[in-house]
Amino acid sequence: MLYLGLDLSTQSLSGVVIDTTTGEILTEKSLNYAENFPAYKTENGFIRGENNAFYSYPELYLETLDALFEQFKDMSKDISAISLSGHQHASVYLNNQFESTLGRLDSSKNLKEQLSSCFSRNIVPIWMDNSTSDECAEMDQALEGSVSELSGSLYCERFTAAQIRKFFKQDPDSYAQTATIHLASSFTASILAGQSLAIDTSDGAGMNLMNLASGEWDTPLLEVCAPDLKNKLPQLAPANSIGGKISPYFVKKYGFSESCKIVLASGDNPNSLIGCGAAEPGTVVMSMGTSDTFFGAIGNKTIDTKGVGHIFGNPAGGYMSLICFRNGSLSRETALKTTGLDWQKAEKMIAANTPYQGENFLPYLVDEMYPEIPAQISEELLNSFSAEQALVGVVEGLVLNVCHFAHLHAEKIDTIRLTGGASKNSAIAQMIADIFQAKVERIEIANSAALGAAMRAANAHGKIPWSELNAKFASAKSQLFPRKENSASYQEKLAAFAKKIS
Ligand code: ADP
Ligand code: XUL
Repeated sequence: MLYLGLDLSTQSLSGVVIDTTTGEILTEKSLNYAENFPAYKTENGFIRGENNAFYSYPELYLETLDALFEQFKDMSKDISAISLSGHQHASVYLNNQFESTLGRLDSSKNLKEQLSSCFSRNIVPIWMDNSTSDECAEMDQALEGSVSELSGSLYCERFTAAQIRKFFKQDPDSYAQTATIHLASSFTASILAGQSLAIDTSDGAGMNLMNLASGEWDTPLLEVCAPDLKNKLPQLAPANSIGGKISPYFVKKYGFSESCKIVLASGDNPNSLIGCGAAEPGTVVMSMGTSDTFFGAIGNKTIDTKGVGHIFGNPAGGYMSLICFRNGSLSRETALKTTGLDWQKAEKMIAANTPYQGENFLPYLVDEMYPEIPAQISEELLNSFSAEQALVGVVEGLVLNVCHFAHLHAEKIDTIRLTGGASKNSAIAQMIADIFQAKVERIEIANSAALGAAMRAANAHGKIPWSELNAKFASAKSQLFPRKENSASYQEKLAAFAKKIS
């Protein structure tokens, strides 16, 4: 049986097809928004707006979806089910034409031309947005600080509630014309199903609107956010629900079978938890995509997040805890740019220079979110450093940063599953093993979010148990062991780092 997992990420849309009979990952395809759709003028897939606003375009996602599906035509008829991953927190605003238009999509036209009149807002605010501090403060005051207990996270600028409130305040007329607010993940799954689907409770936990314990919309959280919100939100449902059959649009246009099912979408971090084979407590994951995240399954416990982390749903049941950093791959890329190297050469430079002999600086090129730490360095400053200091200083500093905060959550970390674009870099992977003094494992592909979505489709549709899916697709393909000789040096660096940010 073949299953397709899609990953609508910050920078690209990717798809992975798995064969559950042979245990093979058959194909992995990806389209980068900025490279393939330059007309949108995005920088790495997003637009930097005023006052720390960051957004993308729903129409860009629709165009990419059509273009990527062209590439799956040779195997589409054999795909039994599809599921999706989306960058978390991002919201899509739709008017009352959305549902009816979805129900009568014409396969001789494309998605963008048919759906562009269905948006009540032409942008999608994304997780990098840091423009909603006022809205967070207002809602927090109204709820007298109980948001974390109810929703699993303190109010966060990038979370959906703050973004919805900002939209309502800035443009009440367009808010009033909004019939449905989807997450990026549930929006894309709805397109595939030809009907508005539910938001899954794993990704729904990243909105500051869902009651974490009940998995239902929480009335006080909705009331302090914006008027009439309950009527604009889709239902909530567990991630392993089948949303429906694929829309006839995709059957006619790309050759999918009429019986192909759409399994509810979820967020990229919950999907990566599955794709990394980490659905059971015990294995932790470090993801180095556009954001750096560190997460793990926590069973049915909810933990005190100390204002640093979040609790989301685990698509396999129970919960996961997560910490997220804005300084991730884009900060590493800025440092790389100052050296004039490509990642291949940079990998050698990093390997030859770790542990870095010079003093570490705080590696934040953009304002960090939680805890809030303003940017400490700039591209200009890095240009005045040696190539080694700029590149290794930033790369090493960012791993020290994740390690410092990860230990506030988990006392003992023995094994880390590493994923995301930068996990391909073996010098960085070895540095992580050395800094954490833990074994670092990588699975077959770096896109664990798309793989996790494909595995979820197989679990929900084919009733294939997680243990079998893990053994077939998410076992460790490489292991890196901590080098004892670097332990003392990194202990000192971690202590110095803790002092610097305190
Ligand atoms: P997202 O899913 O958030 O869109 P990805 O997980 O696809 O992001 O990761 C993309 C990032 O991976 C790019 O920004 C790039 O800098 C980084 N990357 C790719 N290859 C390497 C490498 N060899 N070393 C370090 N970083 C890399
Ligand atoms: C998690 C977060 C990011 C996005 C994009 O809270 O904001 O990891 O999901 O990857």
